[in-house]
Parts: sequence; C-alpha cells; structure tokens
Amino acid sequence: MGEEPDIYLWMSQISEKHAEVVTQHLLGMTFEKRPMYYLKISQPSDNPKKIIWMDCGIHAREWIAPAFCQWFVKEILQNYKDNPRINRFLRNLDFYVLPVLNIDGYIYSWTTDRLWRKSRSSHNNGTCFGSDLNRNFNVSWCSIGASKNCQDLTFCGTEPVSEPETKAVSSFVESKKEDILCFLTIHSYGQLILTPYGYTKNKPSNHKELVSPQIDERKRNLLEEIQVGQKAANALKAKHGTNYRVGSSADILYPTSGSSRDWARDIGIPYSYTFELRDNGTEGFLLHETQIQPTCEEAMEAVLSILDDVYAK
Ligand code: ING
Ligand code: ZN
Repeated sequence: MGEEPDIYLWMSQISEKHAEVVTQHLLGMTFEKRPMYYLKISQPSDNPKKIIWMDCGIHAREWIAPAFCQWFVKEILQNYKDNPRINRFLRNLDFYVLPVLNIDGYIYSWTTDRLWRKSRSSHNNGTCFGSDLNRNFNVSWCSIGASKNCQDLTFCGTEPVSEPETKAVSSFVESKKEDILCFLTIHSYGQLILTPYGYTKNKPSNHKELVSPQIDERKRNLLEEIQVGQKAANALKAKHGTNYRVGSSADILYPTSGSSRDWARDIGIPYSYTFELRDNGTEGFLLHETQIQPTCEEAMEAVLSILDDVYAK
C-alpha cells in the first residue's frame, strides 16, 4: 500500500463492477483533506427500506476491521442473487458501509507508526497529534474513560464532535436516523460483541425506570440487544469454534464516553453494536495474515444473525 491507499481503488472498482446495486458517495473530508467515501448497497424498490450502517477503522491500528468491511461487501455482492437469505436482506434493507473511517490515522499506521490509534488532527500549536474519534461523539462527552490531554491515547478532542471525521459521520447518520435500524461499528481486538452503554452501567433494576416510560423502553431494548448479540455470538462460534463474549462496554470491557455506538443508540437507533474482532491478545493488533479469512468468515455469521433478528422485529 502506498500513500494513496488501495482502498480507494477497491471502492471505485467494486462500484463499477456491481453498478446495479453499489454506489459510492462522499461522506466528508478527513483532517488531512482526504475524501471519506461510503458504499451504498441497495436494490431499486418502490417501498421505503430500513438501513444497516457499518463503519470500520475508526481506530488506525485495528487493521482487521477495514478488512472485515470489505469482506462484508464482497459477501453480499457475491451471494445476493443466489443465496435466499442474503437476497431477502437486500430486497428489504439498504447497507451503508464506511470501510475506513479514520483514513489519516490508518495511513499513518502503515507508513510511520504501526500502533497509532487516533486521528491526525493537530493540537497545541502542532506539538501533539490526534483525537480518539471513538471518544469524540456527542454523548456524555469526556465524562469517563477519556482524556482531555492531547498526549493521551483516549484524547476526546477539544469539544464534542470537534473532529471533521466525527462531524461527517454524525451529520450523515443524524440525517438518516429515522430509517437506520442497526448501527454496527467494527474494532479489534478482544472477541467481544458490545452493546450500549459505555458511559453508564444502566442496569434494569434502576429505580428511575419505574417512573419513566421512556427509560423503560430503553431498558427493554438493552436487554433485547444483549439477547440478539448472544445469538450472534453463538452463530459466530458455530463457524470456527471461536468464543466471543457479549455485554455492555461498561460491564464487560471498560467504561467509556463519547463513543459512536452509545451516541447512535441515544439518537434513537434501535440496535447498536461494537464488534471487537480477533484475537484475545496473543497477537493483538498485529493479527497474523492467516487469521484474516477465518476472522471475517465467523464475524459474517454474527452479522447475518443480527440481521435475521433485527429485520424480523
Ligand atoms: N475498543 C473500543 C474503544 O473505543 C469500545 C471499545 C467501543 C468502548 C465502543 C466503548 C464503546 O476503546 C477498542 N479496542 O478500541
Ligand atoms: Zn478500537
């Protein structure tokens, strides 16, 4: 991969090759002025369709994530004609896939620092670089599990949605939120399917739920999300025997604020998940090439299982 990543070429080739269902669109520009494109996979239809959102590569060093977005698109395109399950999804849903959210950081992790996580925005007069884009969304911003020091790995940015990349995603998702059924954001590593929330251990036994029907509704969803996630983890395990754990970030990983997943949920998107792909830490971010395919194959099963469930409801 050179300065201009192969992913741009891949995106334009795939949208040409499958022009009947794929179109490429500009979402916004990164800090370093690179275009952010997403792919829309959609069959022409008369009735309005719900949307599945998937983004990968919000963190630069998690290379398996963009690989999975590409795998996902490839699988849908290869199979939608002949595979009845995927055919049915595509007749009823539109997929919006952003294969590399943090392009500047991703390129930097290839060229300069393999373990770079953040974006590449400049702070403190160019003495300090990058915000953690998954701490920069407008949800309980920088309250927990994030830092206001730009040197830190979890620097939350200078204010909510201060970064061009999060601005681009937020305004697009916001504009489509009535139609988005499910928000999927792909990371590595840890082998987890994470549900909301990161910023609070929002337990169903909480007192307030008894007096507020709105909170009731939210809690019901949290539990349902965990069940749907658990089923997805079972489907994933059936493929190659890999164990994924399911639960809220705050409960099974660590507390965080300003994540896209929590934000998506709080603007009213009914299902919102973070995937932490392979592995469990043995190779970590430096996942070996031979693991790319099985990681993608099993994660595909999990996503399809989630689609089965959310679409049926
Ligand atoms: N993990 C995610 C992170 O941003 C996460 C986990 C996702 C927490 C979404 C909360 C919400 O820290 C990695 N590996 O980046
Ligand atoms: Zn991550």
